[in-house]
Amino acid sequence: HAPTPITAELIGAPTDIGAGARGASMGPEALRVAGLQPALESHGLRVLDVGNLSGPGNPWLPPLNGYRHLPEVVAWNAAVCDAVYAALGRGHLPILLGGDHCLGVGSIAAVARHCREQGRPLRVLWLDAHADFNTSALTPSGNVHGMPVACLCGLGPAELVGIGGHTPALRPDQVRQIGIRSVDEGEKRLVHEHGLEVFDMRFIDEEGMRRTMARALEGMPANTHLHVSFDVDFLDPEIAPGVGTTVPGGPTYREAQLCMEMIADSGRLGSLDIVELNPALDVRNKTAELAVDLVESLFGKSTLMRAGR
Ligand code: 6HN
Ligand code: MN
Ligand code: MN
Ligand code: MN
Repeated sequence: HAPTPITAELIGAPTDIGAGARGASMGPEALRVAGLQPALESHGLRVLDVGNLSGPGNPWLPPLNGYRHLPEVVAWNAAVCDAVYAALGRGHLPILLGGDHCLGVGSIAAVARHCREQGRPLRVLWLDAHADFNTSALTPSGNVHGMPVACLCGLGPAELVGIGGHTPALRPDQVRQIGIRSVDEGEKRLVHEHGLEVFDMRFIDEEGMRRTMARALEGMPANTHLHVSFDVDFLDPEIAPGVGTTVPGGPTYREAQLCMEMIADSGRLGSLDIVELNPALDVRNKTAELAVDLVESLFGKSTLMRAGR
């Protein structure tokens, strides 16, 4: 019989509330202009663009008690959490169009809640130049986009940490970080303390992307829900200048393609964030086009059937 087509649900969250530079709020529209919907459709997916969520504007204030814009960050994440949870309830595959990476809290808290209710194991791949494991005491900036992994693991303000209804949303052993090359001093200690599995650029240099991804994807039972949180600054800034926090020495075009293709081959992809794209810093939308190209590879042939069928 014919495979059940996946319905991807595009959810725009036009905000830069957790970032250190303005502009990621234009990310959702840049991804649409770069042709995300037709690109996914060309790979056999049904695509439902539900438009943009709304939330508070960016007041651009200094940190208060170690956080910038915490109430606004919570409001955006609550909206994201509700939208992602609803999409999963409809049997759709949510694709969050950020927006900055603070939104990973709401998105992944929703996924974790869904998986808990369905009794499915969850694994999170965090593709990023940064570990995003800061706390209010450790952060050099106060920007909440540097804190989402810590928040998801229960380290952070109660109103953010509990946003999906269960604290913590994640255990560190559910997370694999890939492409990491910029971690703050205190953050580094915390990453070790909590035993996060980090495949940093040194690891990718030594072992290659193939072995890195084989390791990051190993040990997933058939009904595992795989969530990919794709921070566009994961990519080398030579190919992806349109982000607010560039770090040199990231994956090349071919390495990034292989990373995405191996995720597709796992057949487990269940939800996705595309975050930190900043059109104000881009060159003729080329970073958005690259992100679309890579996301297409994430939806290779093997994911045209629902995992487990
Ligand atoms: N991102 N570690 C730095 C900070 O301010 O906490 C940078 C964080 C970047 C976060 O790119 O999602
Ligand atoms: Mn990030
Ligand atoms: Mn980053
Ligand atoms: Mn393609």
